[in-house]
Amino acid sequence: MMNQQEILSNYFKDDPVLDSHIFGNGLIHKTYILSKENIPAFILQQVNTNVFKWPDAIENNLQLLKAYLDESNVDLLLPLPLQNLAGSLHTYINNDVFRVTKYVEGSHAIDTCLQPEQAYEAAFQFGQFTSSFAGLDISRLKATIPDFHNLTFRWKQFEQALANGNPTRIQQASKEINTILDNKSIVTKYEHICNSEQFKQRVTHHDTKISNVLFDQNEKGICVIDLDTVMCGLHISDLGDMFRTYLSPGNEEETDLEKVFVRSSFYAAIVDGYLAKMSGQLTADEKAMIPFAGEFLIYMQALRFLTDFLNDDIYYGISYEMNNFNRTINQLHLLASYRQSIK
Ligand code: GN1
Ligand code: MG
Repeated sequence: MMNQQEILSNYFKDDPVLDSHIFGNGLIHKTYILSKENIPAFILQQVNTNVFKWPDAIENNLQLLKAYLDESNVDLLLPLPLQNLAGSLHTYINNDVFRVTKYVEGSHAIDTCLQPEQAYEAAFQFGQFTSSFAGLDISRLKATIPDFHNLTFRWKQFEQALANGNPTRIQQASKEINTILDNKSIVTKYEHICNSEQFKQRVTHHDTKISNVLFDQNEKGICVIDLDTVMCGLHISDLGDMFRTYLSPGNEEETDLEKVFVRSSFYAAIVDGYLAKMSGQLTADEKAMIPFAGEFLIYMQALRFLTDFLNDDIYYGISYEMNNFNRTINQLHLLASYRQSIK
């Protein structure tokens, strides 16, 4: 059980009197908003150490970002956790890990991308995030989830699930398994990218869903949040997950596949917003591979949902028995729509 007073005593010498309420609908961490006289002041989070088994890696990376912003003249708003009285961004109490972040005044988040302008704003923010850290020595960043967007590794996990997974479910999903196998060229193309010097590792967010951007009252982007998966990565990761999650009006939970399709004007908005900040940094080969980003990420997500289905749902939270199976069908449908619309 969380003791708010004990946590806050690690940050403030005198006891601030704050009300606390559960905040947001995140599935990974426990999040609370701390207010004073109904004015939001701080966000308090308990880190989920089942998903993030190495919170020290998050601490390491966020300290590097903080030092870089403090020392350089880069102008970027980034809501990093506050330093506690010992100078750490995370506070350990017994085996639990907590952090406190200042609430960004006048901000709100959205759950669904309804307008191309929102897609542009979000992509601009993620492009600005990566480009702001162009001067950071990325060899000092640690992997907070090793092999997170490594498609070769995800493919191996899929093969293991085919060998050792639930036999009934392997039968049930034979069509989807075959679609994944038929599209293995996406893995091969990804591996070419990894082996080419024209594709650079950069400071990458790795969770570019629209709810990880804060907007102001005029619907302008303010900053990105949720920095746990910030680590080295490729541009196709951040662009790809924007394509995967902003292009279709129906999201990955949608079972009416007529609502799952690609809106081309949103695609153009994402590319424009991202390139507004990243154009000068991407190589010609990287720019040429922007359309592939969507195939890469949508395919990887279909593969991860299917793997989890075959493994009896050990990773993703589910609301009903066939949830991961339906998510797989949804993402494969999105992949087909993407391939038809985006060349
Ligand atoms: C997980 O729950 P959320 O949105 O933070 C997953 C992402 C997937 C997403 C699919 C740490 O993210 O990679 O894209 O589910 N994050 C982790 O809904 O595995
Ligand atoms: Mg997240």
